Amino acid sequence: MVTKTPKKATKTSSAKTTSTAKATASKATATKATAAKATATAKATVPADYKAQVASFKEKVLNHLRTTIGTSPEKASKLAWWQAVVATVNEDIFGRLTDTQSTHAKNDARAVHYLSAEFLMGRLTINNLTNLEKFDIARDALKEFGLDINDVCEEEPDMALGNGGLGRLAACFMDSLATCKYPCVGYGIHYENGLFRQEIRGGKQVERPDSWREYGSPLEVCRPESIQNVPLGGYVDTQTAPDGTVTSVWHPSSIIKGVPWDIPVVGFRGASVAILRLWESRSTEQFNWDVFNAGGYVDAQTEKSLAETISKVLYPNDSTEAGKELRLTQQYFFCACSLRDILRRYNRSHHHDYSDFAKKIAIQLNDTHPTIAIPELMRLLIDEEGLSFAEAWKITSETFNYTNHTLLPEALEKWPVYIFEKLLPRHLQIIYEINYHFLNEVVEKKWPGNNEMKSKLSIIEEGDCRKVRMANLCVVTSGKVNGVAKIHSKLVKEDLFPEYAEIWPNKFCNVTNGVTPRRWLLSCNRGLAQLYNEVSGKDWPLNLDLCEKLKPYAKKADYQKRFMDIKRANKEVLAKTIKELVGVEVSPDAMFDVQVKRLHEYKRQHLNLLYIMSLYKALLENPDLDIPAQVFIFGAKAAPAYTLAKDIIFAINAVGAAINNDVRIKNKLKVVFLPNYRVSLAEKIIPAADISEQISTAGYEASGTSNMKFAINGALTLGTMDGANIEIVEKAGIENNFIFGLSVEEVQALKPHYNPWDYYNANHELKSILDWLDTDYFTPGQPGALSSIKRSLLDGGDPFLVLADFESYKDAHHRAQQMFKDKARWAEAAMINSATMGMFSSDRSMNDYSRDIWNLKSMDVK
Ligand code: 26Q
Repeated sequence: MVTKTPKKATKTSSAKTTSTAKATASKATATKATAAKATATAKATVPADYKAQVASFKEKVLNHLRTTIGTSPEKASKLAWWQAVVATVNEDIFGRLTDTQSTHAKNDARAVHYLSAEFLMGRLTINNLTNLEKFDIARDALKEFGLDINDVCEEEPDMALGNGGLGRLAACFMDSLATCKYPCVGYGIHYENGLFRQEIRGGKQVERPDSWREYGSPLEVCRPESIQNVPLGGYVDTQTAPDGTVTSVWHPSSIIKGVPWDIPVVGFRGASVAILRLWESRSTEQFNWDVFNAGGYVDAQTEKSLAETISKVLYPNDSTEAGKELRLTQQYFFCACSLRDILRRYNRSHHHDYSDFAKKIAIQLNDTHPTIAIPELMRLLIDEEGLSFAEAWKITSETFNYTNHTLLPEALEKWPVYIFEKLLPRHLQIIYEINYHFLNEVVEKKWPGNNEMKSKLSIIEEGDCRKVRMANLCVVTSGKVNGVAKIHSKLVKEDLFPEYAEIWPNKFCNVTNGVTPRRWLLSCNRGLAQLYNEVSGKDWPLNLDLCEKLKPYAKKADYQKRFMDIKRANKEVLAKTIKELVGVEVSPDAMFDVQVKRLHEYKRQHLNLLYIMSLYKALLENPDLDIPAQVFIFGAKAAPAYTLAKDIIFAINAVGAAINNDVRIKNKLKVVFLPNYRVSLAEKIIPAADISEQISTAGYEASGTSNMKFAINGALTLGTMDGANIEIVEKAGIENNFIFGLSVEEVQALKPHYNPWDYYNANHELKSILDWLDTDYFTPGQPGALSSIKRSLLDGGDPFLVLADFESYKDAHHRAQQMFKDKARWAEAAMINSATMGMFSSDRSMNDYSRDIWNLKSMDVK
């Protein structure tokens, strides 16, 4: 069933983020015969029962308000209204969920199990309404109560159970799996506290806890019937029988309870409903009497309180933190719960006959974070199900696949062996055994007698502190290992794991990342979505390639105006948000230049800052400089212990304050840092961007995914040839974007003998900007407050080649400014970018995984 958008509803939209867009857009439409025809068609397809649907939705909300929430329309808070809306939408979702699950069970469907320590879901209500094509109905129903749907849904806290790209990717994948009807379960951790809430005080980041479900969330259901018990700690008793067979019995010191919470994820048009199952840890009163009697009472008590801590908080780093015991416990906890859940479901129809296990179950490891699932499956099959090591290994190695998301050496997880001995002694034995077979059968056969090769490829790193190399365990076990963009996958194969690729050349593959067009276009940019409805038909959210139909119009003045009017309206909305959040007045006519992502040296927010300083300096020297007015917008969280990253945030705020208050430069330049960047803020920022800053040092950003969201929404990429930027400009044309900087090969060639001082000494402007950081110009009375940035770029050796790319970056900005002055040319480039992003739909990613890695078929739900 398809719900068509009624003309009236569109025109009278009270949606905060789109009303102006639509008003402006419909003005443009009226003047154009073709577009007017399209609108007429849209009007003609309004279902006759639309009014009845609004009335029915209204009645349901009212009913839930009274009988589910226990309040009345007179007394209800916004929160209560939101809860009533969720209860109403849940009626639809849970019915479809039951249908999906019984269809899969009846057909004993092969399914993928996506294991991820992070799922950055953001808000779900508007997304669910959008996917059920009930947004307009809900909006009009709430309007009749005098409520604005966007206001009401602002009550929903973001579900921020992830750090950044990797977590958000998992969320987009869930949306696509449901939409493409692939049987699946997402497994993760039910963190009590998601990623910290960022406040900015005196220009500095302050971290505050994020309690997203303090009073419970109506978007999840607890499933006590599927609770799992997970063992931890203790010791292994190894016995050799007279016939020589060795048995190992693990005597764990404590048992932790895993409580599952299910979050249904509804696909577009309700195609199917995927389940995200997140595990919460609780303590049990159970601890092992062996350990207790042997004097381990205190240990058992410590582990009891640990149980309550496991799912308390998400680690706020997006690169590995050295060997924290709690982090490994988190990883093991959710993997062990998930595997038990998978085995329980499998055995309902297979009764402990494991011969079909790998035929029915695919498991995807989202980075190395869930690697411990590998020895855990081995252990369950050997110790609890009685299979031999060889049998268990065959099944395990046919079940797992691994996605790599980073080449940064410090981000490749390695766990000290002593931590394993303490927490997971039996798993360590199994890892040793896997390693033994790998080194003596595989490596020895390929490179006989080559001990150097053995130590290089070993799962165990030798040294003062022996370590388990999780990525090596993943590669040895997995059927497929994939990177997340073409260039990244090439580097994974050729630079990170070249010897493994010699052994198993076909193991390595690429699946370029994608983003869900439902959230990142249909729902966050209703103005542009309406334009696509008219030129591409209403199926573009299911087939983003249909957006190509806009391309022939990219040179047409009327369509350019329509497109840029939509952008302008989105910029007005963002300008208002900026004013509310940080009190800075910005003009929607200025060029909005945006860099939003985690703060990292390799992402080079400081390169952007140095450029802004150079622009400011040029404007001070000549306030009438012929450049368009520009607003530089930042959003970024820094890992709490990452000092330089925090210094960069402080510097952006300090430089921004000086610039924003300097009347001499006549409002030509503004710099805003929006606090607490998160999914719901991204949904407001991205549709309003003119320029998308994607400026990582080439070779360091595995893919990037905001680059795709920006381009879909008509921003031009100002970026390096890194990650998915390469594939984006391949589609949208290098002439429609601003590419700069060293290539991967050039970075690799320069790095060994790079000396940042050469650039400092040779480039007068660069020198003066860096020296400016040492003064108290931006931090009155506090000279040196910004010096750490300069120091890292000179004494620190500038590890990410900021100074080397500075001139080229400046030139890219210059080209962008020139193009921005030519409104028609800019509109054309923006439209081509948006229209050519079809391949960056996460539906395409899921189809690639299903075909090349999971061998998975989609299944219609009855
Ligand atoms: C590991 C151990 C201990 C504590 C934290 C972590 C940890 C947590 C999160 C390590 C890494 C992450 C997240 C990494 C991440 O987001 N990577 C990004 O993944 C995106 C999706 O593939 C890519 O687009 C980005 O290029 C990549 O940086």
